Amino acid sequence: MTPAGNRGLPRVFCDIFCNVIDNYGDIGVCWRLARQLANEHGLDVRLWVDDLASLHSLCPEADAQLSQQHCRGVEVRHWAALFTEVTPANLVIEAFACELPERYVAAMAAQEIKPVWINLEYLSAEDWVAGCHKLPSPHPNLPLIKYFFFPGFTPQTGGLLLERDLPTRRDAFQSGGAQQQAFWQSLGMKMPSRETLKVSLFGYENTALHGLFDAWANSVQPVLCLVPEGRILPQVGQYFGDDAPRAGSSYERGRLRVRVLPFVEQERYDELLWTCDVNFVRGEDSCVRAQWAGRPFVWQIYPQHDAVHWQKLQAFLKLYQAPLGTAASQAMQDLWRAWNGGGGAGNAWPAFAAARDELERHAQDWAQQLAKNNLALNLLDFYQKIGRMRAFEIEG
Ligand code: TRH
Repeated sequence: MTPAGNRGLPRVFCDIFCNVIDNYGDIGVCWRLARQLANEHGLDVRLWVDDLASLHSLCPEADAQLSQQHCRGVEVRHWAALFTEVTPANLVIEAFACELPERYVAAMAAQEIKPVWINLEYLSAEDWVAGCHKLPSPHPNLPLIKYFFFPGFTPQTGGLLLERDLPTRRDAFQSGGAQQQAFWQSLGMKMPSRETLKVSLFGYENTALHGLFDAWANSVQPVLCLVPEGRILPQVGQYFGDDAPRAGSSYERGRLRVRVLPFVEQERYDELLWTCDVNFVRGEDSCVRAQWAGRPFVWQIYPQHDAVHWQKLQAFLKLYQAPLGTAASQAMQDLWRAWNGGGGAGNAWPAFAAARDELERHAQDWAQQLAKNNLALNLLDFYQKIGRMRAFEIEG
C-alpha cells in the first residue's frame, strides 16, 4: 500500500516521543510535526506524550484522561512510566533528546531492519548547528545509530516546520476582509479601526512590560494589545490594578487598550499572528509561527542557566537583521535586547514603530526565503536515504 502524498514510500510507521518539560514548546513542535507527517505525507503516526493536559490546551478535542486515542489523523498515546511492549516504528523521532523507554530501545535493536532513529533538536541560529546536523551517534552497546536532526534557518540545516498550505491560507486571510471580520467576531470584538496598531503579546514574566505599556499609552497612534492567557498575565493585571486578570478582561489607559484572550488551539493562534501588525512571541514554536506571519515581531527567548540564551538570541539577530538598513536594524536590536533584558522597551519602541514598514517588507521576504527549506520534507528524504542504506546492507 502506498499512502497518498508520501511520494511513493511504502507504508511508513512513525513514533514520536515527547517529554513535556514545561510550557507548550515541546508538545507544540511534536503535535505540529505529527499532524504534518500523518496528514500531508500519509505516515501512520503514533505520538507518545507524557503530559496529555498540555496537548489538550493546543488541541481541545484531545482527552487528557485517555491512554490511547485518535486525534486529527494521529494516534495519541499516553507515555506512562511503565511502558507497554510495542513493535517499534520504521521512523522513530525522539524530540529534544528525551530518553526513550529502555524496553522500546531494546525492541528497536531486535528488529532485522533497524528503525531510523532521529533526535530532533531545539532550534538555534548558531553557526555550529550546520556542522552537527545529521551527525550519527552510535549506541554504546546496541547495534543502533541515532542521528541528530537540527531545525534551522539556513540550507545547511533541517529547516523549519511549515504546513504545505500555510502560505496560501495566510495570504487569503491577510487579504480577506470577511475572514478577518469573522476572526474578530469570534473574539467577541469589533474589527479595530485602520489606524489602530494591533499587537499580540505572548510572553514569559517580564519586567520590561510596564515601560512598554507606558509608551503605548502615550503614543499618538491607538494601540490594541491582545494578550493570550499565560505567564505574563499577572504583570498585565498589575499595570491596571487588577489582581485577577483572566480571559475576557479588558483595560484602557491613554491610547492603549488591552484585551486578555483565552489560550486557543494552534490553528487559531496563527490567525491571531496573521491579523496583528506586530507580534511578541516567545520560546521556539510561536517564534517560528510569527516568522511565517510575515509581520514584524519581537522574540522573548526561553531563559536558560548561565545566560547561554543570549548567544542564541544574538545568533538569530545577526542572521535576521543582515538585509535591513542601519536604522531599522538598530531599532529592532534595541527593542529585542530591552525586551529580553528586563527594561528599556518603552524607550526602544518609537524607533521600532518608525521602522515598521521596512521591518514588514523584510519579514515577508524572510518568510518566502525560509519556506524553501521544509523540515518535514527534509526529514523524510533523510529517512529514505538511511532506509535504502540499511536495506542494501541486509541484501548484501
Ligand atoms: O511555551 P513556550 O514557552 O515553550 C518553550 C520553548 O519551546 C522552549 O524552547 C522550550 O525549551 C520550553 O518551552 C520547554 O513557547 P513556544 O515554543 O512558542 O510554544 C508555545 C506553543 O503554544 C506554540 O505551539 C503555539 C501554541 N499556542 C497555541 O496553540 N495557542 C495560543 O493561544 C498560544 C498563545 C500559543
